[in-house]
Amino acid sequence: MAQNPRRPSAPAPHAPRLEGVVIATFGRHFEVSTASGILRCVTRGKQNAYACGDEIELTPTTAGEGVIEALHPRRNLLWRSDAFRQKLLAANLDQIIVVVATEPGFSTLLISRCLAAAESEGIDALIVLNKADLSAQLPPARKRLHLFATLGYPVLELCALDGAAALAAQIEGKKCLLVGQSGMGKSTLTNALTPEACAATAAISIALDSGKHTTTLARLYPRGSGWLVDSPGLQAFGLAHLAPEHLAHAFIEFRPLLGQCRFRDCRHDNEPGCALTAASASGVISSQRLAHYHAIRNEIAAARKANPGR
Ligand SMILES: Nc1nc2c(ncn2[C@@H]2O[C@H](COP(=O)(O)OP(=O)(O)OP(=O)(O)O)[C@@H](O)[C@H]2O)c(=O)[nH]1
Ligand SMILES: [Mg+2]
Ligand SMILES: [Zn+2]
Repeated sequence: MAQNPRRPSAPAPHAPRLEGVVIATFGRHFEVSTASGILRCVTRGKQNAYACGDEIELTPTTAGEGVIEALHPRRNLLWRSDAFRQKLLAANLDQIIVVVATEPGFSTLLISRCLAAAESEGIDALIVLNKADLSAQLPPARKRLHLFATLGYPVLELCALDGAAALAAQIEGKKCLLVGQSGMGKSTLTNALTPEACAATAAISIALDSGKHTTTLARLYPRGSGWLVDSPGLQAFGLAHLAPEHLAHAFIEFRPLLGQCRFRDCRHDNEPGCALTAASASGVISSQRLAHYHAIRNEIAAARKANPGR
C-alpha cells in the first residue's frame, strides 16, 4: 500500500529551527535552500517523501547539514504512480509547463496525462512548442497541438536557443514545473531563464567536455519571487492514484457531460446512453481525447488489479 504523500512529518519538540524549500531530492537526502544557504538534509524515521517545492522546517546539525523536522501543508502535489511505486514530482506549484518540440516527435497521450495530473490538483497548465526554428516539422506539430488549444490550454511557440524570453512573462513570479519527454528542451529553457541553472550547466560542461546533458534529477532554481523546476524526461506518466471518476473530471471538456450518462457507473466505453460516446460521435468532444481517457483508465484499472491494496 502506498503511503499518503500528503501526510506531514511529526514536528520535533526542540528548536532552533530554520525554514527552507526543498530544491533537490536524492533518495533519502534532500537539498534545502534556507536563509543561511543550502543545506544537505536527512529526515527523521521513515519519512522520506519530499518533493522539490516542499516548504519545510529543519534543525541545522553540522556545517552544511540538517535534519528535516516538519513539512508545511502543501498547496498541491504533482506525482505519478503505477501499481507499486509513486514518484513525487513537485509541490506548491502555480503552473505546469508541458514542453514538446518539433523534433524529436512527441506523444499527445503523454500531454493528456500531464494535463490530467495538473487538473486533478487544480494547477494551471501551459504547453510550450519548442524548436520552432526547425521549421520543416512545425506545421505538423502545430496541427497535433491544435486539439489542446481548442480546449483552452495556452500553446506558446518558441525557440529555446534564442527566444526563451517569450516564456518569461508567463512565469513571472510563479512557481513552475517543466515536464515532458527527453530532448524537448526543458533544460535549455531553464538555463536561459534562470542564471543559477546556467552557471551549473556551464560548470558541468567544462568538467565533462560534452554538450549533451540528459537531466537525471529534478532541481528547483529560484527566479525572482518564483521558481522553476527542471525535471528529467518522462517516458511514462502513470496516474494509478486517480480514481476513474476523478480521471474523467480531469479531462476538462468532459465535465459538462459527466452525470448525463444513462448508467451512473458508466465507463464511457460504448455503453447505451453514454453522453461522452454520443458527444464524441457528434464531434462535440474529440475522439482522440476519449481514446486517451480510455487508455489511462484501463491502465489505472490494471494497476488496481495488480495491487488491490493500493
Ligand atoms: N534547434 C533547436 N534545438 C534546441 C532548442 N532547444 C533545445 N534544443 C536542443 O535540444 C537538445 C535537448 O535539449 P535539452 O534542453 O537537454 O532537453 P531536455 O528536455 O532537458 O531533455 P532531458 O533532460 O533528457 O529530459 C539539446 O541538444 C538542445 O541544444 C531549440 O529551440 N532549437
Ligand atoms: Mg534536461
Ligand atoms: Zn458514459
